[in-house]
Amino acid sequence: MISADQASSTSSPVANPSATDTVNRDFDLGRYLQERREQVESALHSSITVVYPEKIYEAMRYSLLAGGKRLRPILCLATCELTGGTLEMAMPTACALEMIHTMSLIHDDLPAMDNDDYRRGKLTNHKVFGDDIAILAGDGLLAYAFEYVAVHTQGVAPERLLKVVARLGHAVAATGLVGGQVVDLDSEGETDITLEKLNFIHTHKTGALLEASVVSGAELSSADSETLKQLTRYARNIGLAFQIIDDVLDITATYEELGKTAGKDLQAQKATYPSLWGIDESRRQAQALVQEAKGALAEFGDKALPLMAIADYITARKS
Ligand code: GRG
Repeated sequence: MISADQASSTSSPVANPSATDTVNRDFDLGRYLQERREQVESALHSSITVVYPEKIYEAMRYSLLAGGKRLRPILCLATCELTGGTLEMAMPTACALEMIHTMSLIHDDLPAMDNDDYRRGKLTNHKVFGDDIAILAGDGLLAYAFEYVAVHTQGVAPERLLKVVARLGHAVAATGLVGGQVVDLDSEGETDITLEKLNFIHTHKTGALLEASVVSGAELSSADSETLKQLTRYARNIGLAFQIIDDVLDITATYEELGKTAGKDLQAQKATYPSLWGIDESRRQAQALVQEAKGALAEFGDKALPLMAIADYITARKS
């Protein structure tokens, strides 16, 4: 594979393990994630009020507040802080990222897409509210995400905010999630899928929003172009590692761990990284990408401890 910078490459791994493994020793990631999750949960809870027509607001809140790791908002908050910004500056974008992610899960679970009954340990949106309302709940969350960033962001120069809004749009559009999903749907049942195509699917379907999460946080503050470049490198590597582990967990984890039906990829005859490489090699490739990601943070020193630890968490996670 696989350098995330050249995810279309089909050659051998190029990830470059660096001397950053030891940096995480004194950082309490569990506590950090718990604290940030609570802040994000609280902001998300107050982001949507139920008014008439109640049904749609309830459907939007049902999925948005159903839990989940909140990885995308946490990444955005972490890079904003890393680059000299504040949590307050980044929280509306962090919430918008979670709204976009949640809408993509709602649509992904629909019968016309992956047809899933469970998500985040609960019945999927369409199982509770029906396909029609689930589609509209996704649409509602997507549109509201952009309104939310534009209306609620404070203390950020307008030209920076505009860049962030454009970045979010790019990550969602045919250039990102939508494009990845189209190729994914087209590839179902394709037994001889190339690594290049698999990488296309996942750098778009999964990687684009993770990259936007990392880079938008830095864009909101005063990050210079070199900093954005290194953070983009970090993001692309963790994005691909995240998906490889997602594929592995679909095989190795249980419903209780995942909060959704396990083994779906095999059932849908989807080509995955483990189907190309096997489970052990997939884990090894993900680990190499994480090392490469951590290497991109070298210049930030201890300030990057949260991002370093999050990179490790991506391969260590059980859900
Ligand atoms: C974006 C307009 C628009 C439409 C959606 C359905 C679709 C197009 C794209 C699919 C995107 C998708 C569901 C990608 C999978 C990404 C992924 C690995 C999700 C799991 O993320 P986690 O593990 O989930 O972070 P939690 O529940 O923890 O948030």
